[in-house]
Amino acid sequence: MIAYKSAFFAANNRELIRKAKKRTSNTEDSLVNNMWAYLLISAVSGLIAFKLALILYRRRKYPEPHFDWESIDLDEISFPENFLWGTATAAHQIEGNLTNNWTVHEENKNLEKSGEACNHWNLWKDDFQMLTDLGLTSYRFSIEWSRLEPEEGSWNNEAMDIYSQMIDDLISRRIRPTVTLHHFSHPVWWEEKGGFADENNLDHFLSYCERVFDALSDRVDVWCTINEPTVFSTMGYTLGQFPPGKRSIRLTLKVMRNLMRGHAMVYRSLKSKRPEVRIGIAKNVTLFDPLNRWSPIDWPVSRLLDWLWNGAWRKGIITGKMLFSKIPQAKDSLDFVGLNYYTHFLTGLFMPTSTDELEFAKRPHEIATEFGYPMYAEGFRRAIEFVAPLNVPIEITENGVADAQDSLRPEHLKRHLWIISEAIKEGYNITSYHHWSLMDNFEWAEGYSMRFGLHEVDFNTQKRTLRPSGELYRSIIHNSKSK
Ligand code: IFM
Repeated sequence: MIAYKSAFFAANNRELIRKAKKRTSNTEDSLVNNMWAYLLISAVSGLIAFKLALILYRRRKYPEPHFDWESIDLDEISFPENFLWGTATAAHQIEGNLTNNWTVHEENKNLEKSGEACNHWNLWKDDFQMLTDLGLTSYRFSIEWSRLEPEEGSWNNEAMDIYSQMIDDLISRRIRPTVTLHHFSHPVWWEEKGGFADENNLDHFLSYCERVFDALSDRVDVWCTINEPTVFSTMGYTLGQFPPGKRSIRLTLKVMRNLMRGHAMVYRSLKSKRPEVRIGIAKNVTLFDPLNRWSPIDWPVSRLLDWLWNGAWRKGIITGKMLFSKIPQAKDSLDFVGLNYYTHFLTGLFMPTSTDELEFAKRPHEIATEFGYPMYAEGFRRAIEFVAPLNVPIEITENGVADAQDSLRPEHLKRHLWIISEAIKEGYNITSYHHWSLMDNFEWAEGYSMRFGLHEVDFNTQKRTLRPSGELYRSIIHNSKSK
């Protein structure tokens, strides 16, 4: 009996201990589970708090101002006496009958052909009269490398002579020639060697630039090495809409670095020949703003694009380091910065990978231009502020709008000139304004559909007609000169 009882108690004890152990282990499990839940909740709330703080920080650091334009008197503008008034063009867009990387691309991609363009090569004297009629004091245009060196090493002196005559003619009109050495187009043979995608090709580019410089720099004081390096690299190597129509991020970055190297090489060489000339670059500063200013996705996208498009380039000039490469000769390689400003892009999760997919978002109150992107004159001031740390004078080398009916251009012109006038009043060293463009011309992948001209061009007859915005620009120049 006693043995039976003690066996019973022992069994009972074991059961109690087992239950107690189970209870302890359940409590431990739930403690561990609670701890994980706690950690998870803390991590998630920490992340949310961090993201929110980052958004708040970015909203403050990168404001996107919008003005009430109705309340601004756009006639309240003034410019310094020596401010230069200009227009800008590019060889491939106006000269006509060229054979270069672009004509090959037009053919390959079955695009509208540039063909005769504005036949400017034959009509340049009449076109220069239009500059005089507008009262301009500067004219920015580009030299077509493929005309001068159609085959590797064989030079066309007659073509150089025409450019030389153009320079003389401008000077006789008291218009400053502002020469761009590379504006998107170059010879086919150079493209076939890889163009800017191969660093070894930069020597060819340098010899072309030196040759032009040797022929014209006794009369040309202001030079732009390259037009819109970032547009050239992204349109040609990421979106594939410009020649050579490639789509590779690796190549895009390579081309961006080589454009910087090419610019720096040319800058150093030309400056060593004539230290007194002023050499710059025409940089398109496009702003990238998040579509939704509270979105944790739209913000990093916009910051990344801004860095690739603008920041990396400016860092290259300031420090001689660009996109993980050292380009020491690029450091301080500007006597002025040419600023091309058109718009801001609103960026979101959906990023187009080709221009066919490009749907330009705009704020509800913003006016869409014919190109689709919004008119955002407020951004012009931001673009000026962006280039100011380069600490060199700012020349506005391009600004304008596609507008066949000329219904938007007058307002566009007035708003952008008002921005410049205000910036100058506040101390920014802006020395010129070049409107894009003197006349309608070949708008690259868009063909002749986008009309940027102060003069309308009838491409059947080559007749040029001054648009009302051209008259407005003329009277603004006139008033500014007579103040
Ligand atoms: O036509 C172009 C020009 O060649 C480079 N900057 C922008 C202009 C308008 O799109």
